[in-house]
Amino acid sequence: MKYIVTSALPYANGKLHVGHVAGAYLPADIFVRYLRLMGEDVIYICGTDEHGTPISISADKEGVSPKEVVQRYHDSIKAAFDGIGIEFDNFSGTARNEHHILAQQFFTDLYQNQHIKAKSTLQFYCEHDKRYLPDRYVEGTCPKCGATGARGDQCDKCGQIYDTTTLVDPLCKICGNTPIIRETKHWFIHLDRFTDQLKEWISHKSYWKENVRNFMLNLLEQGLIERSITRDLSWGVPVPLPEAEGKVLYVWFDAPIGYISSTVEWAKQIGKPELWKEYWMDPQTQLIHFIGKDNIIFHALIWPAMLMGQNTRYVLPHDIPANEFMNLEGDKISTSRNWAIWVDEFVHDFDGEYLRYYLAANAPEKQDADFSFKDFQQRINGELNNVLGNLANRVFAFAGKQFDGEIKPVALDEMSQSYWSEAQALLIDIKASYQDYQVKRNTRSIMDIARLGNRYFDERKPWMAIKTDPEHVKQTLWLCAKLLSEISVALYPILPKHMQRLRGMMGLKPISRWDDGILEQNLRLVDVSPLFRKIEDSEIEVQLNKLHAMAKAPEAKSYDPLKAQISYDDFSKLDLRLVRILEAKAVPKTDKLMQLKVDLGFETRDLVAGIAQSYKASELVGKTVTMLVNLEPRKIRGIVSNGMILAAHSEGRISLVCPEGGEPGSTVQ
Ligand code: B3M
Ligand code: ZN
Repeated sequence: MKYIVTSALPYANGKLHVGHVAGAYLPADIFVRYLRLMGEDVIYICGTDEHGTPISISADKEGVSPKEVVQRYHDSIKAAFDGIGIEFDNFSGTARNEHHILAQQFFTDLYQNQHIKAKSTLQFYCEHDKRYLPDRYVEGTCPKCGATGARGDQCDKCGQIYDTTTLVDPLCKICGNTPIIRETKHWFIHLDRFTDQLKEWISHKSYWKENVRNFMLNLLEQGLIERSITRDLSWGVPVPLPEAEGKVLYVWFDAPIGYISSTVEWAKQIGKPELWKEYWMDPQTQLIHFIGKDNIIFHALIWPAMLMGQNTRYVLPHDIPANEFMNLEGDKISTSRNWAIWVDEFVHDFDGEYLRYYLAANAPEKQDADFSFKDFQQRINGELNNVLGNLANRVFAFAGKQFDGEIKPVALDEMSQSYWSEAQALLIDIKASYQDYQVKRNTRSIMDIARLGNRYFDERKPWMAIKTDPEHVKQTLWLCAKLLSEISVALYPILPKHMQRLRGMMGLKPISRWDDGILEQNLRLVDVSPLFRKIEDSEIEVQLNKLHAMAKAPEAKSYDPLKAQISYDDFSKLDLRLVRILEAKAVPKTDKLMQLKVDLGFETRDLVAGIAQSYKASELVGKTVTMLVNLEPRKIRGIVSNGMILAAHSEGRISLVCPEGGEPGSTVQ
């Protein structure tokens, strides 16, 4: 059987963070490595998602071309994957020509089969920027759940997608103005035409994860509608119709096609340009999409419908293991707030496989998980070092000292046999769990085998037995070696590099099959050294400080610093009064100053105030305001100003302090 395993195509619009890795990449890489150990024929396909409004918004902001943004992040994301051993067979990008051609073919097939129809629709349009505002070019309040900061096409909070014009309180992302609604023509895929086919298809997916299956059944229950698949933008795949000048395919229409175009590119690169067809066009192929939960609707509904509407018979997704989210130190990861752990920085400070282990042990499989640095340290020190590293260490050290690094196969006594069968049961479970994407469960079971090894070693007390019963000790070492060999294979999908090193120390050939775990031959240990290193408290402190220092406070607003304290006496020197404005006129040749005549009840005064940008003369007359009346007179533009009226200053706007009641001349204290 053939497998195509894919991970969601990351947007080429930002660096890779641990949340991405935990959701769609590490689980897939582990699954692929497991399948390869089982001798399966599998290709692992990915690439960057290079269209969509976030990319053109970034490019506009930076004043560079979208191509430049895409290239930069493609390279950065690829390097981050390399740093943590995520190994794709091909990592392509959707801005490439081959992809454009295939995406247009997808559109054309659907169009000719009448699954796509044009319709004139309403769209937000910014009169200031003179352009339509598709998707993320507008932000507002979600019409479904009421969350703010919702995008034009989808709410990050509730995950719902909706018709752009239903967004509440929309604002243009470019200039901040409120857009108007204008008519434009767009093309829609009529999903309702696929309802029966989709229902039939999903009825065979009882093995899907519950979150994905229920989500889909719910949508099908609600009834499918048409969805717009074109946008008024210049960056993207041009719509292949003469009347669609200036329009491109919606990013979510072209992105999943990237799974195929990346496979086409792969086949070409390995010199077998037709080979991709043997995967994508064989109905027996298992196509498996690893994604985060926010991408379910596109992979489980729209994408299969797109595939069903093609003239080419492509295989449909076999499974869509969607993971939940990874939070960070108790808070949602946010790239805009810089509340994230960036993979490139992390692997600079720690071994990339430590991240793999932690994200596997703490995988957000059934519910959201939390990345905490203390917990990370605890897992690496308490499990990798103290359990597995310790087992390898003590066994190797003892064999080195007593038997010159040699461990030989010997028959096992009853006690050793019973430990061995306990380990066997765990191994069977581990195999089944890999098949079932249960990586978290597997890290636990593998550590359980290592714990069992330590318990056995303690119980056998080889350091004492060596004096009286060397045969007993040989058995102890032999069983421990067998356990370590099994562990090396079982943990290989999660920690490939370290497990190959462990094999190397045992003098075994590198792992390539699951059965390589079965140990039968003599061992001669070579270059033994500690498998893992401990993480110090100080290292964790550095990370936490960095995280908090780099995070941006939400909506930081700046306030004037407080002035030095004054005495009650100082305050009582101020003579504050209510005054009524009798006359007001702008001071000629200035744009800020206003000349006022005010009534203090017992006398009138003239003064100059810097309020002309916030008030018109006509608005001021008749207003009662607050004034400091015993301030020394000052000449401003030739006019003697006899006092100062009080006003609040905030972000360039001036607001006079007006009492709710009170007569001119009343004191203010
Ligand atoms: N780029 C969204 C994401 O990175 C999107 C996935 C596309 S998969 C075809 O979450
Ligand atoms: Zn605008």
